[in-house]
Amino acid sequence: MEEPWWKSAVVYQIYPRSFADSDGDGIGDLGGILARLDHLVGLGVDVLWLSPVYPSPQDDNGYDISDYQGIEPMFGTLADFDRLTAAVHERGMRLVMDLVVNHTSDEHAWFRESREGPNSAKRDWYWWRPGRPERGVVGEEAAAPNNWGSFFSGSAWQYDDTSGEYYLHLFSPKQADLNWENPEVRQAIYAMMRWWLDRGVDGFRMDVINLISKHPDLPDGESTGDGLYGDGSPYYVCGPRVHEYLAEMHREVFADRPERVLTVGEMPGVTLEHARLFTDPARGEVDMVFQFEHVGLDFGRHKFDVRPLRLTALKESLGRWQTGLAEVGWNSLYWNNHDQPRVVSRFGDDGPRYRVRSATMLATVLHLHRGTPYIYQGEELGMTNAPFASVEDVRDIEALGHYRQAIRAGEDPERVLDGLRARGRDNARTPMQWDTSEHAGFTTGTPWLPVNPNHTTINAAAARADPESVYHHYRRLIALRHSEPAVVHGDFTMLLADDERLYAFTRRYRDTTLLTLANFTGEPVELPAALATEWATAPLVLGNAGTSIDPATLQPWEARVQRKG
Ligand code: TEU
Repeated sequence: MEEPWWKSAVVYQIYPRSFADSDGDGIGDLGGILARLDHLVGLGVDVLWLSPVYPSPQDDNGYDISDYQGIEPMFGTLADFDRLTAAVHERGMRLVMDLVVNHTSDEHAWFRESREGPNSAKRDWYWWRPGRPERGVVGEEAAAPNNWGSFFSGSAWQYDDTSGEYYLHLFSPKQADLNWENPEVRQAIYAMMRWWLDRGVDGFRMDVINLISKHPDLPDGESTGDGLYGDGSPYYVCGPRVHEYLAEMHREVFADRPERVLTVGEMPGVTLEHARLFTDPARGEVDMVFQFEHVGLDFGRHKFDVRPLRLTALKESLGRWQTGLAEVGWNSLYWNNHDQPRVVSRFGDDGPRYRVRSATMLATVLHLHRGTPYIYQGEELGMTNAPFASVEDVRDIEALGHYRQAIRAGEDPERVLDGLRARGRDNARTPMQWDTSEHAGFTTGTPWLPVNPNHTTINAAAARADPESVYHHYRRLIALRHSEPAVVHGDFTMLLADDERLYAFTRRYRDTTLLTLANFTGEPVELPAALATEWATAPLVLGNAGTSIDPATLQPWEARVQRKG
């Protein structure tokens, strides 16, 4: 049976607000993406994933949708969208949309109708519940229907004066959770998805899709460390009917489609066991998932409590997912997206001496794993975290929610701000750095979020002009995936699992074996003698430290791929 196209594809994620602005309003748009398509063609990527561009009050930058079948005016029109889709297809690429159906905006017509009152025909399209007067004053958090906390801090329930009841929102109060128990809700969503596919879209990245099934009793969760709220996740992460819903969606939306579309489910808290079920082609749910284990290994009490990464922990996690989805299912591979800090600042060295070397090392390690790689805009330039002088510079609802809650709990503002500087999502959202001009060529207006001042040295124009740049290294990695079957299909074997400095593994396919070696430190590291001898004469397929390699030692942040057979 022919392997699905997305197994040898590389996906590029665009965050439209920050990619390219064509009308000078300081916010990126579809016209800007169209104007910059050649950058992506040059890179060699196969698929573009657009973060949400639907009408939205932008409470969570578009992940709060008020109309699923339109385009937010600040991004353009449906005609602009059709032009972009056609241009992407003309260039041999595909276009994947972001599907945000765990929740809608509270300004969506469905929610407006649902909020009208208990007799509304759409009341059961969301999770409405009465308060618990025995717990506190109805209308206040204490009397909320249960003690679940929101992902964005605070209670997961919002009181509504109109009916005197609360509605559930796992994210912000302006993101009301849909009730997937209701078949009308599911059918409305499937119809919307078919509408976009009929318009030429080639697939969906599905936002927090493993949270759509809640335990119908909505029980209280275990009290969390801060004692403020309970952890409801056991009752909504991979809930009781989630596999049933995704199988139904597949039957109703994808199964009879002539062309094979791409589906990737973003799944916070998903386990390997569940991922095998979700991505088993025989079960017809999704093609792959975004799991979060490897982007949570440097968390303390929470994501803003920064701890050092242990390389052995990273290898243990990624290695287990490689092995766990070797026979059934498929992995997605990512370091970055619009919710994660820049990987070169997080796991590499973003200083002038080793930024390029460590960024290309991290890229090599990720892209030689088995699975579909995702590149987040700016990653191919080695863009870094941004300088946030004060909390006034922060825009992200998650970060601001955490800051307020931490300050209320008496934490030191500067320490909390340090956590935001290291982990805040705004780090990923500073405008794309196209050139050295005032706003890095992103806009002729005033950018909604300041451009990183290091755009004077880190930008696409400079990267394209420098054959040793991060940009050209990504081009070579993508070309290798398109030309070397072992990169796509090869069996994965981790080596040196206990080494805290070296990341090493092989990929074996028919007569070909590829060895990937990487130094995760700023110091030279000697290779174990046996490994060095075994691979001493194997030709270098790709490296980031020049073409002449020392068979016995890896330079600081060096990565190399060698081949046998
Ligand atoms: O993210 C889900 C999610 O788990 C992240 O918000 C997570 O809490 C954190 O930011 C990452 O450590 C998705 C979207 O990617 C995100 O942008 C949205 O804010 C969120 O869902 C709600 O739609």
